[in-house]
Amino acid sequence: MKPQFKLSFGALIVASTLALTACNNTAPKNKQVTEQDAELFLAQSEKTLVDLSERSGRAEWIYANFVTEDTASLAADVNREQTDIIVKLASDAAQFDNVKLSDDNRRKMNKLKLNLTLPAPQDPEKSRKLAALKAELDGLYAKGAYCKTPDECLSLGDMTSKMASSRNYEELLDLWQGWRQVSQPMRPLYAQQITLTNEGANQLGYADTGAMWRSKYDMPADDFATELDRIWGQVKPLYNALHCHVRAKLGEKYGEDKVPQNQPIPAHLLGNMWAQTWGNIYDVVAPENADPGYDVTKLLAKHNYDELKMVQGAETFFTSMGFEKLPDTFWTRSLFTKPKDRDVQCHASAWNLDNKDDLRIKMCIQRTGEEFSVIHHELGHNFYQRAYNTLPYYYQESANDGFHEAIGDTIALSVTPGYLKEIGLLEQVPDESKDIGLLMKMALDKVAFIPFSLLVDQWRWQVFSGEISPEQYNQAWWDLRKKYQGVQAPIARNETHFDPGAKYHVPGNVPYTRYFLAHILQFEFHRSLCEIAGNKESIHRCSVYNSKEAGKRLNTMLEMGSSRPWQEALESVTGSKQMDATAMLDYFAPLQTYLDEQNKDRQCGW
Ligand code: X8Z
Ligand code: ZN
Repeated sequence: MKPQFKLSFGALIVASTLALTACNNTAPKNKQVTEQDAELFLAQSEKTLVDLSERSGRAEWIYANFVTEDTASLAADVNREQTDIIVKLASDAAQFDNVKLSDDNRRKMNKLKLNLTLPAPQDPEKSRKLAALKAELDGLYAKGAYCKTPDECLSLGDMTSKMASSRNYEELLDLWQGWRQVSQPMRPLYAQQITLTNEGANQLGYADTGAMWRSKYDMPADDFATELDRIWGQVKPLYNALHCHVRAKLGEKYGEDKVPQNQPIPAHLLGNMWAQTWGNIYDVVAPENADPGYDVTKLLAKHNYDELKMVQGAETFFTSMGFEKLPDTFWTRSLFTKPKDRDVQCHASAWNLDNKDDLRIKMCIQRTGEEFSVIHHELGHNFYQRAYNTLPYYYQESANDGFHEAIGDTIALSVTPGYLKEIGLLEQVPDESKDIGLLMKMALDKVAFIPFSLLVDQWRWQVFSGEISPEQYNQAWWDLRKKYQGVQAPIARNETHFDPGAKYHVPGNVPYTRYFLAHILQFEFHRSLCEIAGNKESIHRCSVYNSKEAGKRLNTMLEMGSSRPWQEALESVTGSKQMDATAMLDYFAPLQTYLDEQNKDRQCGW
């Protein structure tokens, strides 16, 4: 999702809008400001923001779809202007800090103050520099390729496929280090970006940009950080058991000299460029006698699913639950395949260009089961965006950012063997004796991801606060990779490298805690929606396909946008105001038993 692209404007309007904003929105000196002034300020600001958001979205869309020096420059211009206005509005909002406001007005005021993910200093030169750095970092990632010779280049997509299927230690190592050459030049740019944005956050009253990010969760920022630790504590025993088993199997496959059984796992052997999801090495760890005997990638190929058909298939799931079909423009304006003749930002994203129904996705789809899930993920964003499109602009967001990331994944949890049979992809549903295999595959993706999704922002928060200095960027990254995930770099790294930058969200400045939350939330949503749908099977066999009741309850939450604290949105589906990993643990309970049995004579940990 691209929430940061929602608010923007075009170059010509800027000067007058800024002037208008400054004159109209600031109460006259010596006059006591009132709630009425605040309402006027909110209404005028909203108008400005709505006007501007469409143009910003278009500039960003064009940049991401045609990555060149010129589109970078245009996107940076729009971005700077957009940021400057929001910074001005956010700082003007402070005049109402001590005015008694209705809960609704106070909430809108806070949304305005916290809107930016990359606040800029109130100095035109610095703000211009920050916008240029952002566009340059985005561009370095989008154009990234690993070229062994000038005519032999691999894109990230090429490397992703090879990492998923290769079981050759040396080949994997080559790909792993090759992609990390792309991020080395980002390092000095990233350090400059941090300094500048911290100055911006500071001027808005936050200790640093990380503190600002943590303030977006309807609870004190420190409590939020504690809450994350609590939830991670719930999942850790399951993760440790999975880690132990996977390391043992990798040891059998590659030899214990290459995968020492008392050390973190080498990061290139887990089937994914960042070792963030491990489902692609299912074949290495598959439980004996419990293999479900099918593979979604192969089923898609067998039934001639091309990229378009994959997206249509995902849309059908949503419509089966009662959601309206996507608009025709979605199909004509989206990008589904990687163009051959130009650079595009291939990292998947979902967009709403007009804050109504100009919905689109942009994705270089590969014909795999993994990408089929990502399509559901992206459509979840689009259905959410459309559900809240009648709310005041301030509330046209998810309950918190984790909710946005959770919706499509929740639906994808319903892509069960039973569902695949129902839509004609699978002939026969494997019997229950194969469930451990299915759960293993799911855990390799969902459980393995949890510590990764936590550590990315643990690193960034410390970078923002200065606890990690630019001289320690890479070492600190690997310390956290070891601490949380129990993985290690397969070859020596040093401070000329910038391995965090090899992950899209770091140069892209997209907060990552949202995915941690989403992975906890999706199991909670799945459990509740299955109950609402009247499911009688085990939770991992439940699909809410065709359930209008589940769709209705889900839609009620989506329609709330961010108008109420996320705790209330959560309660509206699950009945509880607290996030909790129990739903995930219950889902994987049979697997935990299996893993404990497998691990009983093993020395776990790292
Ligand atoms: O970035 C994404 C989505 C777009 S919001 C494709 N995801 C994270 C990632 O790829 O690292 C989805 C799960 C985690
Ligand atoms: Zn997403």
